[in-house]
Amino acid sequence: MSRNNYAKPPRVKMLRIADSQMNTELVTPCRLIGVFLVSTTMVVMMSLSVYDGDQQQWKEDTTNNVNFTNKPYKFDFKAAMRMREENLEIYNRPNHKWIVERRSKLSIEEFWDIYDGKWPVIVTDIVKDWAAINWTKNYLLRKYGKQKVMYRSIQDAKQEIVSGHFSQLDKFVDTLSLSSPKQWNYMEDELFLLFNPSLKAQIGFNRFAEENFFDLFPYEIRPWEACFFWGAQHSRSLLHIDPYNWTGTSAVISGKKLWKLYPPGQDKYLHVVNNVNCGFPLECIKYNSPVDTFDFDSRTYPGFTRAQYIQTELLPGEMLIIPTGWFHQAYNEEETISISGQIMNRNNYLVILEEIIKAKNVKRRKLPQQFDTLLPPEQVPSHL
Ligand SMILES: O=C(O)CCC(=O)C(=O)O
Repeated sequence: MSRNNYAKPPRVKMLRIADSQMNTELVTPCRLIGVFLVSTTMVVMMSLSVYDGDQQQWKEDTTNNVNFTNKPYKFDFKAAMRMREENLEIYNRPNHKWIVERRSKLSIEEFWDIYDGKWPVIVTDIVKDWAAINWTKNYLLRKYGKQKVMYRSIQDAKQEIVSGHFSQLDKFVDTLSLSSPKQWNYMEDELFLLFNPSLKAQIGFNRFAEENFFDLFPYEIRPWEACFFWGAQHSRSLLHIDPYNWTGTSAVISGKKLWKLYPPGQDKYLHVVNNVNCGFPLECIKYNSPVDTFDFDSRTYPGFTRAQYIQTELLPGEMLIIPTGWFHQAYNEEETISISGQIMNRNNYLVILEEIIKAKNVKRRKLPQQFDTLLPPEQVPSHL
């Protein structure tokens, strides 16, 4: 999609997360003074880009917004779902409850209107066009076998008893056949693709991630664009929400993943661990749960049985897009290679800014007073 497309408001009502409310403190540790300046500048630029736009419709939409600068932003999932329902009718789509649809030829506007920030979707016509879809074990071993990679080992199915390893890729791959439902190794390496640009170049275009406000962040604090996952059979992630509560993507190259996806508003059942930070250069709060949804003990986590979820399988060549606010856990039903990415766009950027504020990178009161008029930008400034 070209940049010009941003000038066109979507054909139907968008979820306007700026209509809700929000904010907190962004305290400024010395080492992050730059982050503070940059974040504030970014927010100002985003606001200005909205003011500068020549689309009357955006301007008309700037009424009734709550000021971002004096109270925390809270994403209104129920409003998002109401919007989804209206938009489903407009698009003449069935309102499936509790399933994840598989879609191809999905337009970006329809994605924004009925899935983004609302409901997960599997897109089937993106990953199949990537050169990465041809990655095989032999190819990766031949070219990268001697490289050091990061993986974690789980013993006795206890994700809290985890040991981290940094060893050669071929040594890690040797361990893959030893897994069992209680014991597995999982390579989750954010740097592998970064350090191997020719491999990363084989990850093709994703039209749903083209509007990417993370590009506004200085390189040093920008999240890595793609995380490489290579899991033994039975390996699984933690039940979690993604860093900064971004919209997540997971593309399966080979193997098969089973997902459990929990709509927002169920934290009371999920035993989320509090007060843990992610430790990234731009700090964020971690939202992890110790519950292993694929093997959980209802005596230890009695409330958890009340949590409602969708289960879906993800196959090679498919990409799952997980909306902001949805807890999720993936289980590799067989040895699986996948790539995770993230989206920060018009539908979730206030959620992400709020997380940046909550993690005390920036002070809320320093944000521009006109924040209450903030709407998704028509154009993202090319630099800060
Ligand atoms: O593929 C996985 O095991 C988990 C991926 C995931 O949840 C994520 O990237 O946020």
